[in-house]
Amino acid sequence: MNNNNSSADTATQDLLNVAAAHHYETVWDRAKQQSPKCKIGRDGLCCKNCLLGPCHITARAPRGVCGATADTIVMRNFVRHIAAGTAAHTNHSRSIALMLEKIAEGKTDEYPIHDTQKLRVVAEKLKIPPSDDIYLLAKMVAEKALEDFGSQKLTPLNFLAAYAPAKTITRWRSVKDTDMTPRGIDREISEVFHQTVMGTNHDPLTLLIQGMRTALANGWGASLIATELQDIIFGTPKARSGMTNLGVIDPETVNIIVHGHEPLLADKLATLHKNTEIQDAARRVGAKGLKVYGLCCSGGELLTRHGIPLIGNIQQQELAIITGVIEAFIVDVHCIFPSLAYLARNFHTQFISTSEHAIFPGSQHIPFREEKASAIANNIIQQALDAYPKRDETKINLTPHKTEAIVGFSVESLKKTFGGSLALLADALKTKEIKGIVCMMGCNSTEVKHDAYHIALTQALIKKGFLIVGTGCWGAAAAKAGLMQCSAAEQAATPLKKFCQQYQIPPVLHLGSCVDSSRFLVLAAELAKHFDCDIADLPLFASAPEWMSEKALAISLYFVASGINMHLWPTPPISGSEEITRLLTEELTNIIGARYFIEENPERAAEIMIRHLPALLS
Ligand code: SF4
Ligand code: MSK
Repeated sequence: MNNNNSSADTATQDLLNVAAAHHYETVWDRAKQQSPKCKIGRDGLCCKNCLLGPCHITARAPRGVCGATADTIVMRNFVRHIAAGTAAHTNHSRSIALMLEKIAEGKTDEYPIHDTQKLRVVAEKLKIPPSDDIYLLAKMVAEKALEDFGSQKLTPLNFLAAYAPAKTITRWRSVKDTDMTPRGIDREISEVFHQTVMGTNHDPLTLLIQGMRTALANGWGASLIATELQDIIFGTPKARSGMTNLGVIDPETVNIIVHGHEPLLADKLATLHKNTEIQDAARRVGAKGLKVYGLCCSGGELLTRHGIPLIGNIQQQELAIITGVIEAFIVDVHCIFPSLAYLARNFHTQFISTSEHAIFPGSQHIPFREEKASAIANNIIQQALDAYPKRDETKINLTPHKTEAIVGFSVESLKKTFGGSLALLADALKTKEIKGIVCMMGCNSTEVKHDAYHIALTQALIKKGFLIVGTGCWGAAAAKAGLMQCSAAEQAATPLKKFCQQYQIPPVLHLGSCVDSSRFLVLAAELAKHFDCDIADLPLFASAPEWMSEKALAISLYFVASGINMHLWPTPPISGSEEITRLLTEELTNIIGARYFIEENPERAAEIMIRHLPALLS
């Protein structure tokens, strides 16, 4: 069987051919089994919010048992997705804030504070008085962050007030006569579930406003806190080169993959595995050494902070096991296929879950505790060493495909690239040397050929002169396709090409993991402050061309609510209501200054971005 039509990525095609030959089930197989999809659910017209239902809205039955219309049901479902995505980022973020508090209080010596400079900058933004005591500063930053999760006050989140531009905050203050500024992050999530409980709010517009408030609590609260505090603890990414794709896996070493989102254990494994005793132990079991690799967003974190190779994006997770040379596959939270536990049984691979929030039937569970991070990491390494001699040579399936990428473009490293500030980037936007900046993000979807839309749209956009930044699984797709190399500037419009050559950067810049989509908000905020305008007035766009996760949908809505037009493909489950589709894709501009664009074709999506890019006022 030829799998060229399943993925744009040659390494993936190679391993899919192996999977087909050996009958290893993958996400592609299960997607076929689930096809055709239930149209009522796909259109957002299924309501299960009470046991009078499930109610399916059809021409024969235009209202649910309670009388709820298609418009209400579609919007309720939509904002529940936003709340779920926000909850995921919130728990991730909270664990990082609690970790910083523990470090500051001296309750763990497992993690030093890597970036004291960033700690001081964040503290200053939060209006914390300066101090030479970095642990005191860390404690106060952690307190400000933790306050934002549980605050019941009707005042803006600490981090939002510290980072968002004044004109954007003013816009949020009066949305259809409502103050849309988020209050406590947990409170906004809870408010969505309250309003969508059977018999509560049935008005699509106020439901959407609560959805946007929750999304803003995600972007300018949870995700921003996670990014900033992770930078403080683990170090702010700097531009560096690294390797990507399944071809990086070394068949001669003991191999550990980390997959998920929370960087605490992943970072510990990344530092610890380099120890001489561990490398010696690997040689004693007959390997040349021991290596750690990352996958998905944990992979993005390790690549940008440590230069650890990135295996790939979400849809490649099963293929990594099918190589037959992975001794331990370590997971924490989000975007982890439960199928891994069953697939791993065909191999010697130890599939180990580590988060109390994410248990996988069939996995070995080693609960992660920050204060015992080194001991837990050593235990995992020992399991990998023990598994190595059990490798089955007849089950090894390698692919040669790997690609180099330049990554690590935090806002701080961008400023360094441009001589210490964003002024040169702002000038390039003003003179139209750069047409605009597009933030690409999101997942892989079985509704789209793997990586194909990510790559085609990114290429179409640099040809039109857009500078591209982005995160998550898009980042892996672009890196694997060679778009994060300086030579990719050859594919760009001439002014963008010259700009990239002048500063020796690729035209496509990796901002980090999904939560690091908040870096685009920080970039937008700094540009808005530079031009003294609202974010909605900047030549910015965002796109998630292969999205599938509720987290990606939540990110998309925090971009829109911040004033950034957003392209999505596939269509979210809103097609069941013409009114909601019109609200999100047309009328929203008049309400919040930005809207959604749904487009299947990459060339047309790029055209849309050109046509609907706000022009900078001179
Ligand atoms: Fe049906 Fe209304 Fe219950 Fe939803 S809330 S399941 S539409 S009765
Ligand atoms: S991992 S949310 S599949 S981008 Fe952050 Fe990828 Fe989407 Fe998960």
